[in-house]
Amino acid sequence: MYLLFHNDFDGLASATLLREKLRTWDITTTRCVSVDYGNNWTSGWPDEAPGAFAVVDYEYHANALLYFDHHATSFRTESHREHYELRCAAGDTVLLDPTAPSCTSVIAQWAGWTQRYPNVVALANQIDQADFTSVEDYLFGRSTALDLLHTFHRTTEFERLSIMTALEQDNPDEASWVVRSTAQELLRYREVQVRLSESHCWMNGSVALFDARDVSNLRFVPLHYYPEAAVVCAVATSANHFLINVYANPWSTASHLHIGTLLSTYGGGGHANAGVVQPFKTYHDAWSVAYEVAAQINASVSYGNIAEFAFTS
Ligand SMILES: [Mn+2]
Repeated sequence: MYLLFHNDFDGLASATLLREKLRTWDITTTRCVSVDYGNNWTSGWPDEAPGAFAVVDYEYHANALLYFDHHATSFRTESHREHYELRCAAGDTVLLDPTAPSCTSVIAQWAGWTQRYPNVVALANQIDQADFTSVEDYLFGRSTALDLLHTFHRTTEFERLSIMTALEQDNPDEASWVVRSTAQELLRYREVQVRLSESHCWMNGSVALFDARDVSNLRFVPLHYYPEAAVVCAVATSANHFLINVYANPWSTASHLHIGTLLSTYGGGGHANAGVVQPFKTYHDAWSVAYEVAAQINASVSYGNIAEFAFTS
């Protein structure tokens, strides 16, 4: 069985728990492969998995034997939703809970393992919900959660396997030891990048725009300069294309459109408070969509309605 997981910490932790559950069923996980928004996998067999596969923390796939997620934009088409509902009714192991703070928590609950993995579930919830005290804490603080979060995209395959082994033991501290020296280096790197980013951020209404073409696209950096922003919209480069990251300011009480739903109209996806659109061929294409997104968010932003501001899902 192949395990396809969304390429972030929650995805990796989800894969860890599911792999462990499958082991108790004597099902061997051949490989865990990360996937991210923008890949083309709505029909047929995904390139990432030539055999039977499960999907965690990512969009629904009709061929997935097992499926777990907590995103609000998991169905790219209505027929996928109908397919999912039919499989639910048939008692298949397909489980989407958009109210869950992490996919890891969905799997732990399904497996009856909330007692067995309290630390991993708490950590995945904290990281996926960006539950940190301030932008300064997020950018310059050090903790198990922050070290794992900041180093995730720099980890080697070997380090990820080591992290999974530590998570299997419900030991996040040991998982963070794997990335400790990288976390120290990246803190220095981040300090420099935050300074360089100042001239690449500006306000557009209530949205902080971030041109991350020539600087590192570090999350929440624009909020260091514009803490009053309700939402950040960043244009960045990936391997050979451009992408847009949109995310809410977690330290703001402003309410706004559901970001994942808004971005799904441009072929992207995500949660109420964070999402991605990719790939764009040109920088110009990415910015023209980014300005449209910013305009729609600006039209929807309202302050003072704190009770309605839902930070989860
Ligand atoms: Mn997640």
